[in-house]
Amino acid sequence: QGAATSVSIQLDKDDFKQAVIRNLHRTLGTDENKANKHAWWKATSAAMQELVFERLRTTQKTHYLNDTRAVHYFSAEFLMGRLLSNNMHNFELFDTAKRALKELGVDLVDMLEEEPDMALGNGGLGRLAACFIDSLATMEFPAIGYGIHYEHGLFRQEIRNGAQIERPDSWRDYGNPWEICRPESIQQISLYGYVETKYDEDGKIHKEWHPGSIVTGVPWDIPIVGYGGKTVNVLRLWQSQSSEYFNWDVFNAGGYVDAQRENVESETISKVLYPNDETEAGKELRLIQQYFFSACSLKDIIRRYKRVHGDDWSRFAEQVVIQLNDTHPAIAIPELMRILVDRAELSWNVAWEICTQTFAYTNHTLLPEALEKWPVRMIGKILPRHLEIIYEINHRFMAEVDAKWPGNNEIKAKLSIIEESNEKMVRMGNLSVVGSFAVNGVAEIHSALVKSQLFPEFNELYPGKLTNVTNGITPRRWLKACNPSLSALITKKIGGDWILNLDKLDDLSAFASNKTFQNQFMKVKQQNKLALAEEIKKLTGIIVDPKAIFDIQIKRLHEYKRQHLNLLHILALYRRLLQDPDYDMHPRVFIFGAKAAPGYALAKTIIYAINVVADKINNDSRVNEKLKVVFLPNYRVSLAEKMIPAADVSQQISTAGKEASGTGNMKLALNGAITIGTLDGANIEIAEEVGEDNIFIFGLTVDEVNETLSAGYNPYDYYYSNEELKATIDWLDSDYFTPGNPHALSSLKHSLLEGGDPYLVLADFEDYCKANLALDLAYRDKSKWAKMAILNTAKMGKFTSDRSIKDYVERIWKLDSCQVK
Ligand code: 26Y
Repeated sequence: QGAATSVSIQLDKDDFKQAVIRNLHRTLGTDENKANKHAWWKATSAAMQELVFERLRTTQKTHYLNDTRAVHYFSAEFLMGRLLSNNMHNFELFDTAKRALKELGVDLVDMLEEEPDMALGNGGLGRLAACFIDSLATMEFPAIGYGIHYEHGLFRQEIRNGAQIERPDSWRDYGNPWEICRPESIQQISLYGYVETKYDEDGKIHKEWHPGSIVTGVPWDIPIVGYGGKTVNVLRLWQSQSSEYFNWDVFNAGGYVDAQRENVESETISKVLYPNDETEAGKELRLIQQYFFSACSLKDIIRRYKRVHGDDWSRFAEQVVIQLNDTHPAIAIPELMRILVDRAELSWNVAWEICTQTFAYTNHTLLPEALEKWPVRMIGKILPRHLEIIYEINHRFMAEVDAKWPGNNEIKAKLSIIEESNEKMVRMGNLSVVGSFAVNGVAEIHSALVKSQLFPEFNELYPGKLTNVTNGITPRRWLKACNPSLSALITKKIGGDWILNLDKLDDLSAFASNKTFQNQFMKVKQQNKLALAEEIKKLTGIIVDPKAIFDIQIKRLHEYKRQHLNLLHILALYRRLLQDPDYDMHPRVFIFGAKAAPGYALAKTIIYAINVVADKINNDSRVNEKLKVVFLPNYRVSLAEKMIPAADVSQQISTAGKEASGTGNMKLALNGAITIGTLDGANIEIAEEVGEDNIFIFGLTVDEVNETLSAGYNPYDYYYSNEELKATIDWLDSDYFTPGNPHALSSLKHSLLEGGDPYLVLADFEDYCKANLALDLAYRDKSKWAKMAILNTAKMGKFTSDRSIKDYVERIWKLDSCQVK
């Protein structure tokens, strides 16, 4: 495939200096003497942006002239993080910039901290989209990301008295240097209203949607620089604005105040990212968000297509493939049908053929509470014509089902896009499977479960449609940029090809037992731990020993991810140390980062529990030499970049069958952390790659989880038979950790016992403790541990997002790369 091989930008230190100064003067209207850190950051970003724009222009011209087929990645979330350092790395200008700024008296690494994270996503799904567009640009594939220009990204987390507080995130408060507004490409979209049925002279039926309101979508483009700086693709994010055609009737009737209020409402659409992941709340505004960005994006695609092909729709699916990142943009399916049937006046069958050749859908979850369903009533109110179309799609689909399973109403009820519950619902997953030509899960086990558990009948009906593409991460951000010392060491040892060909890392395997290399590798780890220790002190005041094991669990807070299993084990260690001051363990620091959805009470209780336990342990001089617990507030991409290079241990302990893939597991292993984990998601493939000697696997398998549950799982059996487990759980319900407030953590105990322990924390506790013991022993053998760590890095080649993108390109998107001169 067309991976970039050399840099396109030649710029030396003095050129760079001049560019920064020029922008300081001419873009910011300030100078070297007055500029503060923020001004330097802006001027440097502007200097980079000059280069970025030049390549963006060339890329767009090349794609236009070649009339290339392109992938359009529709995602409600793009978790981009910071862009300046990334763009410097991808142009291979980081070192040049560092030296240039140093001569100007500015420390680059320090200055980079000025940039707010672009946090337009919740977690894995949003970060995956960001890694994918990096790989697409790097491998020079014509691609565009489409999403929402949220004014406020994921909330900023503060911890007060141990509890999570949500504060608004304002990433563009003082202007964002990376986005370009494109008023020439604004779109109007419709909402509400009613559908009129008309008949022409031949008695042919025609549907006309009379919308109740119109909203304007303003596109903002974020350039996406591929590694090597040749291709610069675009992430196009839509901001909602009130339309001037908005509600004239109300306005003219003298309803000035009402019209004004409606204006505010249309601007609300892109105001804020919903902070829930994995629990669908069925909020009207979210549905409007989904339609808003899907419809704007489709119009944008069609405008571009028509510029070349006019009204000839026959080549649409040849030119356009749309990847739906989960079902969030699935409303695009009936929207395209509406455009083709009502507007372009194609026959239903021709339109449906185009549609089902255009869309592909990625599923990211099996959790029932995360599968999107919208009340029929709500869709009927907001998108009346789309509801009719969905019913028509379903009607024809039900006929197909009946042909395959004649008279089988049970299967029909299960596969129907409409759920005939008390309140009728539209199942977006079913709609997506029916309306797409390919459906993929995100890790081998997950895709197998999509086929066998979630959509088994669909798999029978459409053989070959359901498939797997294992997730990946970009090694540019997640090794080269975030861990410069390790990158330099690797490059010195095996050359720099790994950046574009991550399988090359396997060349390190030959040195895994080499004492000199082990020392070099672990010295880098030690330095990174020192740096994180300083950061921990700065952020929390807690002092940790960089010689201790740095044990890290970073991910959204969810019961299925089982941060509370980790916590119970910490309590067990604490108890052992209190009972036996000589209890033999290597000093260990448990470090957490996690945001809880604001409405997820138990998740917030778990955060609180971690913090109060941390407070107690960290201030208990009896144990404090051996055990520390740190909760780092406001976990986000830029904090991950500081934590991951310093990890010795990676906690990946979800209940088997629940974590679709995980991607943090890949980032940590790539940076030489050893995984302690269950046979779930991509852990299984990581274990296959690194081998069982280089990972700590524990716990029930997917099959055993199912057997345990169907045999009538009773957490009390474990509670009463494991003295240590009982003691730690009871401890949580005392007032030991919450003096004066004995029941502050009762809900946690309650969910694990009376609540039935739905994620089998108690069932896995004992084996988890054993695995932790094995890990502790392994760490004491320095050479053994170093070998394991090196092999983890060496065996991560499979998990580059370049490989994921190659899989999508070859098996689903069928794209050609396009070299940009
Ligand atoms: C519908 C709404 C409530 C919703 C919003 C966000 C539902 C889900 C999400 C986000 C889900 C998510 O991030 N899923 C994660 O996707 C990763 C990338 O595929 C996986 O690695 C990870 O296992 C999965 O939990």
